[in-house]
Amino acid sequence: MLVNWAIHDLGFTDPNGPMIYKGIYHLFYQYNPGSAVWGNITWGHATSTDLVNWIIHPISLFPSEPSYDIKGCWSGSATILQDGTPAILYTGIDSNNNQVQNLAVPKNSSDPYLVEWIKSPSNPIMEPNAVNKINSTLFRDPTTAWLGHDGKWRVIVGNEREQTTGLALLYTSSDFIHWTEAEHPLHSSNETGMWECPDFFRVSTHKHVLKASVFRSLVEYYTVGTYDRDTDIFVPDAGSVDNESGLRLDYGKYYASKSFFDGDKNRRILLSWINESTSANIDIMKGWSGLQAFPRKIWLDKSAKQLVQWPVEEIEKLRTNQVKLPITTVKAGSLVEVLGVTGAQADVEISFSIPMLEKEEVLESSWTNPQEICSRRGSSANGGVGPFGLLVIASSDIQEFTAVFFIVLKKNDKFVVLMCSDQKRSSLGLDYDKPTYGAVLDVDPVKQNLSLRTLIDHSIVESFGGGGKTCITARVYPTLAINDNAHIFIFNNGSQHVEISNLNAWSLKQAQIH
Ligand code: DQQ
Repeated sequence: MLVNWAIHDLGFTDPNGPMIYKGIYHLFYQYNPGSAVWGNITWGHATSTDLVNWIIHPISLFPSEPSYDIKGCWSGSATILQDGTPAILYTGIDSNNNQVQNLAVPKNSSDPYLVEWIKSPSNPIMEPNAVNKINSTLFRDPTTAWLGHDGKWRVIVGNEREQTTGLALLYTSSDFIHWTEAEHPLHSSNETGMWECPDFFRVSTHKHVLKASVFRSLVEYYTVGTYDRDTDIFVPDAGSVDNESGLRLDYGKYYASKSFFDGDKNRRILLSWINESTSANIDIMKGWSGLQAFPRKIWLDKSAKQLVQWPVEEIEKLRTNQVKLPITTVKAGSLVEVLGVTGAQADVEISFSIPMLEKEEVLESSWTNPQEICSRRGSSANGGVGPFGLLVIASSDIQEFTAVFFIVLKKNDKFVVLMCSDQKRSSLGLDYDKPTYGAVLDVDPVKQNLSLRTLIDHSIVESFGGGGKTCITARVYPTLAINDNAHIFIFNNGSQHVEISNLNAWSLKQAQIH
């Protein structure tokens, strides 16, 4: 347990009910207290004053009631009510395996740690029945609620209809206890199937974001659009794709994310589960599974077309032993080690400029999937402009490494920048999934430098390209590049030189988890 947190002896998945209350950050999470695999789901609970160091509290919600949650307390969200007190809406699994929505409130709202929670005697407060014909196995994960102009609360719940349609079912209530299903969902997409853990929030005066975690692919996507408060309908903007090939919060391992508004610092914060790339047997052997990603600040890009994310500033408290590099040319085919930081736990910010774009390759029209291009090309293949970037969690002999890099290609007189995270060589171990991830980075390499920030935490590599326009998280299992044997290199396998215009790297200290 180092900077990101895993708690030993448990199966640890979705973040639930994040909020700030009386100056304390709260994070609940899907938690199996009995085993390192999913099951027997309760709500674990942790608090923090800085989103970096955490105190673990007793379990907040555990299965107890046959009529609404005896088979599991699944995901949900927190809402701060008009009187300033918080309430939790969560999915319960009843004794017949139906998914229903429940309410819980703090036993003592003057306790800033909110250690004890009471389930409402009115539970379940939303349930599938013969009238609404909601499929009782596909009805879960209520969001944070919001107030409409009419003074009524609104909340959305994930659902699927006819196998291919994902929906955000809308419910309204005057008292937070009695909820009525609206005549139409807030939004639906007929090409995704079940939406888990939806998230819906305002990002500017006129724009909202709707995020869905798509169960069939374990991929999250979001659309930017307009929410009509009178009709309660969300309409994605033209060009904001409404399925998994649309925009993603993260193009790597990142699922069941959830955001909350931090009124104390006037920012929206995003939390997410990083799942394992191993089998259940391995998770049981190692005794834990699942991690929370670094909390990220999230906001709308000035283009108003996509979100931007950046690790919360508090993470910088963990920085130590700063290393800087003067402007340096990384010649074609070269490899430069970043010395002086702990390669297993580090924060690296690097920015590349390309003195003259002349050797770029043409993006063939058949190449439409960035992830496939990154995978096919990899970091070792000699290219034109790129691949160049970082090799992290690398063994000294470069037998093991995770490559985070850019490739610049040309399409119809325009440059396309791909950001890739390639795990193919991340481990000599045979039992791990070693995927390659990739996405387009919306930066013009003629006008702007290509910047990359990578947070390294032993087995997690979280990368932010272009100041956080494209984010990729990877989970790796090195066998050689462990602790002091983990190194960081800068590489350029393109045929054109690139320049490092800026490099700052730090070792990261341990976060405190009590
Ligand atoms: N995990 C929860 C569900 C949710 C899923 C169960 C997403 O509520 O849909 O542990 O990972």
